[in-house]
Amino acid sequence: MAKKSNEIIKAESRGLYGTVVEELANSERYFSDDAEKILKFHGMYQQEDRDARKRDRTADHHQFMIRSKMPGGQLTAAQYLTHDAIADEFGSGTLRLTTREAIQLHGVLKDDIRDTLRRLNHALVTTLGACGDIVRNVLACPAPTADPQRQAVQQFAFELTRALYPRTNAYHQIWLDGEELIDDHVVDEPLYGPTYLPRKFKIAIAYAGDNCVDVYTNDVGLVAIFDDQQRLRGFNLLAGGGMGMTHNNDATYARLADEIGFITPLQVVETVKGIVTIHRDFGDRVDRKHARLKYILADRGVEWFRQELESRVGFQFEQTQLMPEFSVDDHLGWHEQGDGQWFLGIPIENGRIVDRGNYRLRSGLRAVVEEFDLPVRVTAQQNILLAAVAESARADVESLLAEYQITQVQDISPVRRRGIACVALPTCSLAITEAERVLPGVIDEFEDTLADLQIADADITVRMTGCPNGCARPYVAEIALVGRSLDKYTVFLGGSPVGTRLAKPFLDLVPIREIVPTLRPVLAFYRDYRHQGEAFGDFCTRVGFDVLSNLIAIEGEKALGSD
Ligand code: SRM
Ligand code: SF4
Repeated sequence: MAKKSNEIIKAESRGLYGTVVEELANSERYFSDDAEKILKFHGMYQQEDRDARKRDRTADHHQFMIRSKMPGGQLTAAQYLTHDAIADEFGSGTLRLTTREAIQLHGVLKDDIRDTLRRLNHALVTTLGACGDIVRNVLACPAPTADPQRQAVQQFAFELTRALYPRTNAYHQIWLDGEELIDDHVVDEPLYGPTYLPRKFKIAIAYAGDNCVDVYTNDVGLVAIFDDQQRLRGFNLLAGGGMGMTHNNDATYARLADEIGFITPLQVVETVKGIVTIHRDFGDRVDRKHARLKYILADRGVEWFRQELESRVGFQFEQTQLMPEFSVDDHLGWHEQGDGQWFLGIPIENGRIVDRGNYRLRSGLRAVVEEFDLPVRVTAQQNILLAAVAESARADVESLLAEYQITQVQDISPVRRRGIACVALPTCSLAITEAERVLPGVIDEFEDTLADLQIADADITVRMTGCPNGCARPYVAEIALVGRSLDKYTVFLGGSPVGTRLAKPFLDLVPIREIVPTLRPVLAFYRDYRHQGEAFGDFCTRVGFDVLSNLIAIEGEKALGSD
């Protein structure tokens, strides 16, 4: 039987019911391809443990990844502890912080999905819309702040989430209520319509000057602008960013968002809704590789987009406001919140919260969150912020973390601090090769080489993905390692350290063991010829790839000569 297209599956799903209920009741450990597509909207992916499958091809290795939707990365202590408890009870015993400030549980079996979702929802965490062709988790700068103006900015993550939430009751009926299902239910989705969006849709909110959410890589970006008295004036509106591309397909590409104009706080919800409807109405519903909002901007132009949006919202946008230069604050270490309390940003390598030997990260975080009842925030760099620490509790928090041997920001190098890897193997079905499991070793090599070159303090952003989909936002990194084939990567260079310029492909099919040795002459050249304070990505862009390629060729010839 011919495979149904996503559009037909969505249309026939009657508001995201599909065949989930029937298939949930059968004795299989997995869902059909069609149901799997609907399940994404409910916040889960059907996966296999690819390591286990390799070891034993006869057994069934189906399992589910469940992703929570946490606007602005915010959780209460109780909500964090619920995720932690579920990880043991139904998951793989780890928590995975994501690049979109969310938490993923891996390894949940079909029979445990309902209990997992009930537990999460009981703690007031939803997974509806965490995946699927719909508005995903809304990012906002996660730094806990007591300043009401800044809190107001973060509140937009919740306001937009509420305004763009799907209306279907399929999620609640199937997973939570357990009521008898009515066959002819009518689902009205005034915003999305019966086929939802052509593709996923991502929103991020940043403060002018701090691009910790990689605002230009989102379908919609909002950059908060304050006046001289630190009152919120409004937002610069960006649209059409996205990272995903496919190797050897030039029609797909990473793209930074365009500046559309300036909007007031009262115009935010209507404007973003308007953009969602443009995506709904003009997005490509035939070719999913060409279906993101960015291709509408690229194909029809910014001017067309602005006019279409203005006609939908009924007002004209002001000119984009001048913004200070961006930097990126990862919010790690201790910071005052502004209300006498403190927050502590703890680095989590590639977002994986797990106990490994003496490094008992998961147990230690559980202990400290529980004992001090600390709200949690997840950052877009896959790290965690522990909020609302009383001045008097700081030393106790420190010593508890030390008891579990939890690494703090002062214990790691700048290159490790900046590194991000996507999940990739063993759970991601799209992974061509490794990322999360190998980046720590690659960073070890970078650390050794940088130390050897006497630039151990070089603050270089390295991001790695197991395929070109771009889940670690590699194409805005200074060095991007993008999975190309087994253990081989395309090396991109030249992204700006603050996420405002794309990196370009520099070397292809580099075996993992050769990445750092190959880049060594480029790093040495950077040490010798950089301008005062010049970032590595800026340096690579200034000197150009011809010069950098020559350096590598010369080193290669020298190595041959010495044989
Ligand atoms: Fe992603 C698909 C993991 C952020 C672009 N992403 C996937 C899937 C679900 C694989 C699949 O479709 O079967 C991965 C699940 C792996 C696993 O086992 O957990 C996956 N993406 C992730 C996470 C967990 C990476 C991480 O290590 O943190 C991030 C979850 C974010 C969240 O909480 O919602 C994640 N993905 C991103 C980002 C970064 C961002 O949004 O800021 C991007 C690039 C930005 C963008 O969307 O353009 C991204 N993921 C993709 C794409 C390519 C989309 C495209 O336009 O081409 C896919 C594949 C697809 O959609 O077909 C994908
Ligand atoms: Fe999987 Fe590719 Fe995303 Fe990595 S970048 S998580 S390999 S889809």
